[in-house]
Amino acid sequence: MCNNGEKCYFDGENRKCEPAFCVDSPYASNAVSAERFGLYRNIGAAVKFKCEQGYELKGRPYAECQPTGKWENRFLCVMKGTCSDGWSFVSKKCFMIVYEKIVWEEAVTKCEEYDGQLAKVENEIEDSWLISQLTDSVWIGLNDIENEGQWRWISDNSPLNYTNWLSAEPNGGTEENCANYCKNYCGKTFYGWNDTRCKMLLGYVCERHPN
Ligand SMILES: [Ca+2]
Ligand SMILES: [Ca+2]
Repeated sequence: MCNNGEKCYFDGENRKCEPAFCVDSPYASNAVSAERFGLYRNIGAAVKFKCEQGYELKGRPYAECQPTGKWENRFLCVMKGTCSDGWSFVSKKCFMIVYEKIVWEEAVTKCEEYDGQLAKVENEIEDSWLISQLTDSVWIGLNDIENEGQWRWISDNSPLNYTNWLSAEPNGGTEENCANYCKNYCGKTFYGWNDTRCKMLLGYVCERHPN
């Protein structure tokens, strides 16, 4: 006799068993079946899944019944709104502050290498969170390199909406075309934005989409 899920065949004179279908039901964490007509369990069958609310599907949304008679998932459901290690989730974005001192343009490149962009600070939540974390000056994605006085964010080329310039800033004219969070060397006791020479060596803050 073969076990449940197995089929019987003859190898010469010997009777043997091999898996014919998957006995168990496929299972995946934080996922539910997306099949409307029940399960196919035969070897090679694929069962479609979707992730529970608040989770995002990575991969192909299937569990496949293997020749071994076991299900194998082709996907993972990961929690939405989470950031990779080293990044912090704030206001629907992930931020990472880096205190390696580099010029503004290099900071743009570095953030891209991290699969992100030099940060666009677009509301008070992001702004005050960054200020609460800062221990030194950092570049942000704001610049008026192309047209003097027309400040834009490098990430999406959008003009300024929310701002947090320190008083009397920006003041550098064509000499200062890149923006940073500044405190001590701007003669302040709190952080705000300052325009400065793009060739200054400063830390930087990157942003990227949550996972
Ligand atoms: Ca300028
Ligand atoms: Ca300035």
